[in-house]
Amino acid sequence: MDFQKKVLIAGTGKSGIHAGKLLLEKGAEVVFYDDKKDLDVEALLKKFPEGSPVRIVLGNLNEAFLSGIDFMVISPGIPVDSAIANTVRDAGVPILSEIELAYQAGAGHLAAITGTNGKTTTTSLVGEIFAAYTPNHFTVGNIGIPYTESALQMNADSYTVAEVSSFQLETIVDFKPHVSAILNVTPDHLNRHYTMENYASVKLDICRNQSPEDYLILNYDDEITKAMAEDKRVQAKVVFFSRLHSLNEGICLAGDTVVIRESGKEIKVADTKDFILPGGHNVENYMAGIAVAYYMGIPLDIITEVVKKFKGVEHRIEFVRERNGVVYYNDSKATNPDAAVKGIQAMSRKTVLIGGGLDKKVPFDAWIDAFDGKVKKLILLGETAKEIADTAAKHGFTDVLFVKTLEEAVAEAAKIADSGEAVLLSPACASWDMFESYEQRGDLFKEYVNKLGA
Ligand code: UMA
Repeated sequence: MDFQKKVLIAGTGKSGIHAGKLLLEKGAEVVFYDDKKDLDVEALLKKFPEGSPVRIVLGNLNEAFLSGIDFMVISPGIPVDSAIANTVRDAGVPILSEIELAYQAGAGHLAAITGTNGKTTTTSLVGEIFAAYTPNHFTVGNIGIPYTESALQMNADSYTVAEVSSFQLETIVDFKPHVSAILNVTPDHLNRHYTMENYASVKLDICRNQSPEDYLILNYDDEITKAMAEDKRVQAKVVFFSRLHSLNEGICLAGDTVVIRESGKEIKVADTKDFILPGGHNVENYMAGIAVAYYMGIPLDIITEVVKKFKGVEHRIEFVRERNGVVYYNDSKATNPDAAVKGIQAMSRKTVLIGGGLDKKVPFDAWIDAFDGKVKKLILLGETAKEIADTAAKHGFTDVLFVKTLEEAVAEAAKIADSGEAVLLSPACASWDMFESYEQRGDLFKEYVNKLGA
């Protein structure tokens, strides 16, 4: 790819900034665009070496700015049908996703993982396996480290695992992982993709450029991902993993042991009793991670060793503290109902549950059904508070308390929970109505919980 171009970058978050740094290093001229009119232009410019060919346009991009632009790199948070994307497309300017730019600039062995839930955990596991195999490894993408931040450090021997979201996949062109995985597809981001069909189809695009020597890892227990194996776009070798079924070919359980079955052979990988992370959903994440690492060619003894040590990720059913016999968990990463189902299912005590957030137009019924008599009080905040309460009432659950802030939610939860019970922040919603990110929401939750006193 010829990088010495004039490039428009939409979005000045971490993806945009690192895409800009990469492009400048490659000799491009960069124009940034962001919808937010009140951004601090000076502070943004300071992120780049003095004298860099960078311009910043805020709020309104008219067609005059597009003159001479060769292509646009779009940040994942900007919808492909937004005003900026439409204007650029109408002007005939190609649009690339930030991961496409990174793929073009990067090198080496690439694995990519998507799915509605479990992708951060699975990506972290694969990242730790790669780290145990070679110092030349990178863990990038939706996990919070833009792929463009690391791409120029990669070489032919690098091992990279990328967590990729549906937002990032919408504008790929040649992106081609050697091993890709789709963990599951459940309702999420329907405010952006509108239908489940669209959402699933974008996820399947992860394998769009793969060829028969590549691998696509799919969850056999999820009807949507199971059916993907039959899709015409799939050229890679499909490998299923299953927690619930015994497979002749693929990754499954033989008793408590995770095994890989291929061409009549059975390879034992690890015992589920050695897994540190709890819950059936995590067994699936372990299986998917094992499959990705195995088909990337990592030796089995390294995989087994890392799998036994893997402790999981922050903000995912993360233990915060115990206070007066009450345990507090931060599951801020549960940004959709299915993830929150896993959160409440992992609780073995009566639980004061804190939820609500940005409205992604997804139904909450399955989450309420998963309460299973365990929820003592549901504390709600954010844009979706009323809708969740209405859904809960429909399912006969009315122990609801509305609050305005997360701090108030923690204070109320501490009053309501008795010794032997749990407090769980598991919002079932994205954070952007009140917070910058789920990480900020989780960090604040932990701060308020730790401030509660002895
Ligand atoms: N912006 C616009 N117009 C819009 C939307 C945003 O101009 O319509 C601007 C904002 O004003 C802001 C910038 O774009 O200045 C933000 O860009 P961004 O939303 O793409 O955020 P980044 O900071 O670049 O972070 C992104 C991912 N964010 C989203 O997909 C929303 C991060 O995933 C990812 O970690 C990061 O790139 C590095 O790859 C977060 C996420 O929530 C964790 N992802 C979703 C999820 O997991 O469910 C998909």
